[in-house]
Amino acid sequence: MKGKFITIEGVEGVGKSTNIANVEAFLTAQGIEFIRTREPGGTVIAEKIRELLLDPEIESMGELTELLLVFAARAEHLEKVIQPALNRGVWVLCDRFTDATFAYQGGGRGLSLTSIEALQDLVQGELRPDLTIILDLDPEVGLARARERGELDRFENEAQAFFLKVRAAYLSIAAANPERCLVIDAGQSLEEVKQTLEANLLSKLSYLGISGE
Ligand code: Z5A
Repeated sequence: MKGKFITIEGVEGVGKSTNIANVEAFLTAQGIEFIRTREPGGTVIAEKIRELLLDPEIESMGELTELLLVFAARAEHLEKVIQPALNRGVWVLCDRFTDATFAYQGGGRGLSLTSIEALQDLVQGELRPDLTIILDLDPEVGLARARERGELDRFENEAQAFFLKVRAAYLSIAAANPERCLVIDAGQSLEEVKQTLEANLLSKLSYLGISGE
């Protein structure tokens, strides 16, 4: 049987890195074999593309260039890491995936959703995540958290209006895909977010009819 594909999304500083560890602990407790990976990244070439995409020294990158780089990294990641794991029956837990493209390049940059859908079909075929956890947070709070953490990357230097559009795009994706998406209020304390996530994960996975057994 094929593995399941879980993605985690949200604006900057929303707590993805922190909460992905909670999801890992949950999957381990369920006895599910999984790998953890991230986008952009996950392979040697895709990590090099990530460096380019996040480099704060690059002041101007064409929006189409950015979109194509994101999908180039994704093509490599799918071929070398994601598809082989799923085919072996191993679950994949991925920090961001194509919803981030719809949110950042579509919502944030205003690129055509039809073009993104066409690239999605070209690069992924029919593969879509089985479950997507969207951590939702006021971008002002998220950016303050990211700033406290240190130097900002190329995206984190965007104006707040950009992140408001990104957040709105994520919420539209969740509204359009209520079965696949689990929206968690990330404005709560870390412990509350963890508890809400755990409580909802189990019921969401059984509702979707997916489990490690
Ligand atoms: N991107 C794109 O444009 N298109 C695409 O298709 C894809 C990506 C796939 C890299 O992503 C960038 O790529 C991303 C979009 C773009 N934009 N940026 N930047 P990334 O996921 O690597 O980068 P990120 O969003 O900045 O993630 P991050 O740096 O790993 O942040 P995070 O995981 O969301 O947050 P965190 O490190 O877990 O938490 C940040 C701090 O807040 C930390 O000190 C925590 O202890 C604290 N924190 C977290 N949760 C809480 C709560 N609940 N209360 C208090 N404090 C908290």
